[in-house]
Amino acid sequence: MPNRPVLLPIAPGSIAAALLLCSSLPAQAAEAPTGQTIQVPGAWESNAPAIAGRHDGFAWYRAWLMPHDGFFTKHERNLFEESVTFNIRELADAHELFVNGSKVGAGGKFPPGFESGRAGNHRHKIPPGLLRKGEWNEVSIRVYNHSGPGGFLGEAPFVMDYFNECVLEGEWEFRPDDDGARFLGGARTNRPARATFDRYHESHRVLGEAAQFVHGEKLPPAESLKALQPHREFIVEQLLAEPLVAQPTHLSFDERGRLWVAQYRQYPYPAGLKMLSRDKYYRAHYDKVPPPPPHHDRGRDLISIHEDTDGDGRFDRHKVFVEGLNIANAALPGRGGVWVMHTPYLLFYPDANRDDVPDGPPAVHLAGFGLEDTHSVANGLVWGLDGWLYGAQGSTTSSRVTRPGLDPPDAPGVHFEGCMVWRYHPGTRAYEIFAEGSGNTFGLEIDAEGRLYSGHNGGETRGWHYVQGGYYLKQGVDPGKFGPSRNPYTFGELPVMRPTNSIQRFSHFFAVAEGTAMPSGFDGKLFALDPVHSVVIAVERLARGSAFETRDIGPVLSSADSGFRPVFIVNAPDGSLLIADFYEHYIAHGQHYQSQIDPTTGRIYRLRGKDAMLERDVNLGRKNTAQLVELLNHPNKWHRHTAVRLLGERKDTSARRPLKKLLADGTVHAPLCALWSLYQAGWLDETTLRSALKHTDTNVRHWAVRFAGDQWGTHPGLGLPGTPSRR
Ligand SMILES: [Ca+2]
Ligand SMILES: [Ca+2]
Ligand SMILES: [Ca+2]
Repeated sequence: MPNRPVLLPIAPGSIAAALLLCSSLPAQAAEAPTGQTIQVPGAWESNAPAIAGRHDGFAWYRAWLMPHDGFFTKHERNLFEESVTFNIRELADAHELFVNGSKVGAGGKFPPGFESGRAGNHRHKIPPGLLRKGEWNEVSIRVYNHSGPGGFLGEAPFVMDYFNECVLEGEWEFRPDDDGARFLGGARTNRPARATFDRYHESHRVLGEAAQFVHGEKLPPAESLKALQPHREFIVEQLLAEPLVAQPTHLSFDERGRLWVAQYRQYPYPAGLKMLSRDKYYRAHYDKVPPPPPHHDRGRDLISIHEDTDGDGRFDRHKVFVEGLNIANAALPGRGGVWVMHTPYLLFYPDANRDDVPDGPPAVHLAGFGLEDTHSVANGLVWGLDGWLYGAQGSTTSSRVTRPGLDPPDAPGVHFEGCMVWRYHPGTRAYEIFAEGSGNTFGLEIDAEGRLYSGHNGGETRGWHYVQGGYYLKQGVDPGKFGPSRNPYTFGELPVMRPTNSIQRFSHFFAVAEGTAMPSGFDGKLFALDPVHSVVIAVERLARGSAFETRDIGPVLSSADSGFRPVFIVNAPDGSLLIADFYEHYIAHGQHYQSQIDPTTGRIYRLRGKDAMLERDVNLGRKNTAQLVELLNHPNKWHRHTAVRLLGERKDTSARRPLKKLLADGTVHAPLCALWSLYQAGWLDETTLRSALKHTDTNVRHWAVRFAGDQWGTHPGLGLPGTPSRR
């Protein structure tokens, strides 16, 4: 190792040092000749006046860092090695950072062309391979002070990986000159005499968006498309990409068949908020509850609309419905406007005249969703077949949900900590928790029978199938993270969908493919998204009692470009599946919080059968009531479920009789869709419900039970022998 630095701690001027220097080492390996030190943080004028005096211009700092062993932990795609960053704030005025003699980052610019880098968070990634395990690694900082106090004016710099941090607060070596060659050597095996740092704790330093995004490698959209490999029975098309679309986290469709995209470009740091504290799970507390739009802190999130006006299957008209949003990750049209999950609020943007311009500021329907961790905030808006709006909440947030304008100002709200599924009725304004627990749920899927599902952020399952009132994974995993169950009398938890094969971590989300443009043999299969491995996997559902097991069929879409990060999938009006690709080199939230992210990229793909025809009659907004009733047996799930929603919204009484007839003697999907429509329209009377409870279709009976409970409440004598029925 010819360029290895000094092997022994040496005193300046010692014979040993002289010998070492003469024999094999470059001059820069020497100690600072004056042996000067300075306290960090602190302005150098006041901190070390004897050394620095009233000094503007260049100076150098140096310290010695023993890396945490965790910095070298091998993991898939180097999750932990790729997470090591050196953090500098309020260093006056411009700086360059060197680790073991290699420049790893800069803040501001040195003269000529001086620019201050004092403001902002400078988070410099230390590339894997640069740090030396078990050695004292040299950290050197060249600083230019333009005027006024110089040096670290705020806090000491710190180094962190995913979980651990070391704050380099204390004595550093210091040179009030620009003779940096003397501060650029390399790691040492023996502990230097001073300026050494080796104490780590679980990371909790407050963070914020860095002045520099580190996006890693990336391909332009066309190149990335070429790297996609669909299964032989499928074709994949790129429908949208940056700059029109970036960071798509949620796709939905209005009744005209147009695509709505929530673009989560502000993630992970909310705009306008100052982090006061956080824990190792990246659960943060901020300095205030952000106000809702329109008087909000403007962020980069936006909601866009994409339309195919000429029916060629390609979006050709693009609009931005609303922009400047701040932590908005889902948008769902319906009931005369658009519902937007904008943590901490569920917003409704009215657009009664359907001109794609909000008729006014949004109504705040719900408030109090937690903002602790933006990778697990409330998300996944979807219309249930009962007419309720369903959403999820992830693992590392809590919520205390109230209904502004309805609940008293001091109402305690509905409190919950961790993963769950909630629902909200836009008409009655009822809010409730539908199912408790799961695994950082991000996205909700509803199948042809109205069952509710999500993915999971762990391995060995494709995800969750939720039943009303179900308790799922929560307690017992890590009480410090999830907290106990709310109900001490539970008989345990309902299981995940058990797999019949091993499953690697993880299936972020899936859709049940029930469109007309799927190849035969794939109808009803789960299409699971694994963003870590850049693959979409087809999965068979196996009915097991009242639950499901799964068996993987295999990949249907994979990519040689690891930037392909599928995060959302949905059945489209044309019968295909649309897939939202976050497009990131790094896909772990810990890295995103370190600003290793590219908020300017994202793509949307269409996956369909190679020989499939796309459905073109997708504007249900033009259908009359009789036509909507006919659609209840359409082979495309989107048509059926959208028709149910529209019948429920319109409440055109001419539909009542045909719906009751379909419930009684319809075939295939029609009885169930008729039951849903009747319930949503408010026409499910007791006589109709009683007959539905005896229907030959299991799913009709199941939903009749649910509706009976939702409409009339749980029977006081339910399950008790000899208790007479209530009329
Ligand atoms: Ca078109
Ligand atoms: Ca409007
Ligand atoms: Ca991206």
